[in-house]
Amino acid sequence: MDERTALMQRAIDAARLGPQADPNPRVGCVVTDAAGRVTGVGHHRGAGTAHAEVDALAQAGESARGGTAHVTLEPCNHTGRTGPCTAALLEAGITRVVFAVADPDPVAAGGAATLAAAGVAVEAGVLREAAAALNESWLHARRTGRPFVIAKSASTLDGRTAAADGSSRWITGEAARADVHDLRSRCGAVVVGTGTALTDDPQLTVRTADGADAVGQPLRVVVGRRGLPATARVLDDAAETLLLATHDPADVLAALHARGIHRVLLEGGPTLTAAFLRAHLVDEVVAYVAPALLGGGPTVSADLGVRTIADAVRLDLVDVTVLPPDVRITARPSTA
Ligand code: AOF
Ligand code: ZN
Repeated sequence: MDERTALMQRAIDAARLGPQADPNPRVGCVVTDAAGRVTGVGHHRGAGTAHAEVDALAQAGESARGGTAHVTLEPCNHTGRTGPCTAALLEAGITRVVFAVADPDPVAAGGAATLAAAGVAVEAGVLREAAAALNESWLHARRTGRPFVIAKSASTLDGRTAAADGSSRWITGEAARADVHDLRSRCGAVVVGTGTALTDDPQLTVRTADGADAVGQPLRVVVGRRGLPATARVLDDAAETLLLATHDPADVLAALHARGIHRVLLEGGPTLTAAFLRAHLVDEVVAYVAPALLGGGPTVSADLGVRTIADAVRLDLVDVTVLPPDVRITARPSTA
């Protein structure tokens, strides 16, 4: 591995410490002095806090003069919640900038050109794919104008999500349930239909294994026109809740996109899941499957309008993980 790649890898590792559910991307930065020694490693901790470059430059201090910055995202060129990183890099005396991914945000873009015009040596594209993977959903939202949508289910081997009497707690075991909380913590919003909110009365918060609430809860969203009783757990004060009286998945995503949310977890029920699938607004399926059978009855998704096997919604397998005694299957709609 050459030196630029090794330093960019360190910047990527730093970026990973940032929050994935934040409206802002995860960004890391490594500053080296004129002799090539690492004197600052920084990352962005979320909207409103210092950008990665500023965080790394603060550590590096005077040693940044004549030095290099390796950044996972093109340094911003705008005054948003904080000042432009291009100005911070120039002021610190950085003479070379290596970055991985161009900033697709038209407001923040233009950093590379500004730095080059000021005489900084600029190089783009080092470890571009690995750095893009850090912010898959944020980049997806910038590109498509809507959040990345993950449809989560917990079912038996025959796809059943509840027994005939409506009971559904607990189909999957401890490990799968802990994994769901981890998945929630990486999403900006958790969405359910009113039917699920009424029947299951879920709280939809992130709880760590020891039961303590995590910092930074995802927004809870209930979709549909049926009213909820004031005692519904989803309305408690453990997190913010948004009620959307619509049945249109595109409207739901537009409302969440407007709030800066780029990663959404759909947690059922079958009507909501089917509506998103039929609208082709599901980007990933995460299915927790318990080795149990219930037979008959409703399943993960309501009618998809599929009448013959040739019309089945085909998915490409991404990952299979055993969470004893259950299995987690991750798949994405085939683009082929
Ligand atoms: C960088 N370094 O660490 C980050 C960048 O309004 P703000 O100040 O929070 O800026 C958010 C925008 O800045 C965000 O949409 C993205 O384009 C860029 N993020 N840029 O140079 C960073 N987090
Ligand atoms: Zn910046």
